[in-house]
Amino acid sequence: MNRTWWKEAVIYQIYPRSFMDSNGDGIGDLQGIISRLDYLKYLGIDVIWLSPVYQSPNDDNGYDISDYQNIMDEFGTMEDFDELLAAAHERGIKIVMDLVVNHTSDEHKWFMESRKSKENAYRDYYIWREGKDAQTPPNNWGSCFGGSAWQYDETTGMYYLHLFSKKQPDLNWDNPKVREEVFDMMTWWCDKGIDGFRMDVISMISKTKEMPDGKNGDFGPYCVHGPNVHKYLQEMNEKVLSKYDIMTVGETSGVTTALAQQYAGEDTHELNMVFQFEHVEGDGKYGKWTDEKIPLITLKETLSRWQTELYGKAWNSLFWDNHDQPRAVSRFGDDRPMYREVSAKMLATCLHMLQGTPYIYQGEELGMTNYPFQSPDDFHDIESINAYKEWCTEGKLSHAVFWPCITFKSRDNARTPIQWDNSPQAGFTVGTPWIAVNPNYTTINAKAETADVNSVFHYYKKLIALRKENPIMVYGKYEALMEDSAELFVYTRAMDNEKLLVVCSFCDHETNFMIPAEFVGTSCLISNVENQYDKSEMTLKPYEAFVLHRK
Ligand code: TEU
Ligand code: CA
Repeated sequence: MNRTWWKEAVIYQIYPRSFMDSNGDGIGDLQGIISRLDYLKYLGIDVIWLSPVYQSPNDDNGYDISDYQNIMDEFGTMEDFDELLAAAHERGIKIVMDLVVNHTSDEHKWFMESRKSKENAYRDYYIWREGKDAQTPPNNWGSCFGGSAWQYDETTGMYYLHLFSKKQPDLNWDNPKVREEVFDMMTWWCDKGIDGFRMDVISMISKTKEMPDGKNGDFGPYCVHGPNVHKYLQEMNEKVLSKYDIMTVGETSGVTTALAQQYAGEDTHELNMVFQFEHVEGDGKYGKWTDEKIPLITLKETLSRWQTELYGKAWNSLFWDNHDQPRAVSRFGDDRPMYREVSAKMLATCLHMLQGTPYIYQGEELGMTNYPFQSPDDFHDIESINAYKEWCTEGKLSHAVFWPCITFKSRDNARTPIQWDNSPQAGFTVGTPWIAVNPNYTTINAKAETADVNSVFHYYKKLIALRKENPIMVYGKYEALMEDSAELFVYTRAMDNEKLLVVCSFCDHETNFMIPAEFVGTSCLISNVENQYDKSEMTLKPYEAFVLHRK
């Protein structure tokens, strides 16, 4: 297996709107990020993945881009960006940009031209179709954010495709001019010195020519991993990526381990790694919405399969949460005050000891929790707003049934401001934040945690440092133990004559455990509670995690 810097790196995802506000308008910005770089340096991360900072009307918080080569006014200017890049590089931190090129904003100049007439030079930059008749879209596909995936446009009497909101029209990647424009834009950013791209829904860029109705309106078979996706990624690799020492990660929802070997194979010349969702999906009761945890056995089966089937062949990302997911500790751990810290550390251990490149979503290193929503008016996210309307207002479910589900999984959970300290608005802004601060900032905040060596923050710092000292964490071969346990996640990593034993308890009570003979008396690399590991028989504390190292 090739050794590369991006396999050894730890990535930190910044959602700029909620990270740090420097000018009091309540919206995080680039100068705010610059002011917190020393915090990230202290944590020890190697790479920042910056969620979109480009010009955008913010229908989907920057994932609807109206100009790829300018910075969103609310976030600052291109000078601020250049300053951020230089300041990060000075600290040895790389910056990976979010590349959102499955779609643009409907306010992008290409789309504004495209919709003008059927003859417009930009018409074929997007996907236009005639409706079945004046009132009926071309097919039954539903958009990811609810409603039809087709929007009727009066000027030319045709429909355009939008797999996300109607303000996010899909680009037509079959048009060579579109590919050329995108590749030129990417080259422009690479020449500026950025260190890579996280590619938004990159698995959806190629659609089938025929667009039949989908089962229950599902566009998946026609738009996800479509006919030319690998061809286009290889072309992108040849024309752009291969010319720079950058890292690329493809958001590829719905990818299988077999397909991942093509997207992110050691020698397939597409992307460096996939970012796949199988371990955080499939739990929905109503669409994606649920108030239940994924059973540990299911979670382990999924994660183990990805570990085993990619070993030596392809590379994966490791994450519990991001800006589209609820907070890790609330979803996979236990956010009740007495268990929050210990379970957050357990989850961190479990993830960082797996094979793949770990991602920390901003605030996860503090053990930030889901938000206590009081009413649907608290939502800002287009997905939550539309979903509440679709499921409740339109009468499919009662509020009482749906409310616990939408609040458990709303993307807004991850989007509340970073809790920097215990001053008003958690030190995020001196103004009024665009989205409310979680009231638990008085106890959960970066100032308190950086000052306390036993905090979740310091635990993450230690895990990151251990990764630098122990290549086995990156390259060791994975093996699952105790696969039938519904309470413990236990596995080993092996490389040369070294071996790690990773033991994580996912339950809120004590459990008995037998340390395998070969690890009795070996050294403890890290643990989240005080315990003895010198005898085989032992009792694990609630949410205990430890790693033994045999050399
Ligand atoms: O998300 C793509 C994606 O797979 C989402 O539909 C995801 O399933 C959903 O957010 C979960 O509820 C990317 C971005 O990460 C997301 O923020 C954007 O809204 C979306 O693409 C459109 O650009
Ligand atoms: Ca601001």
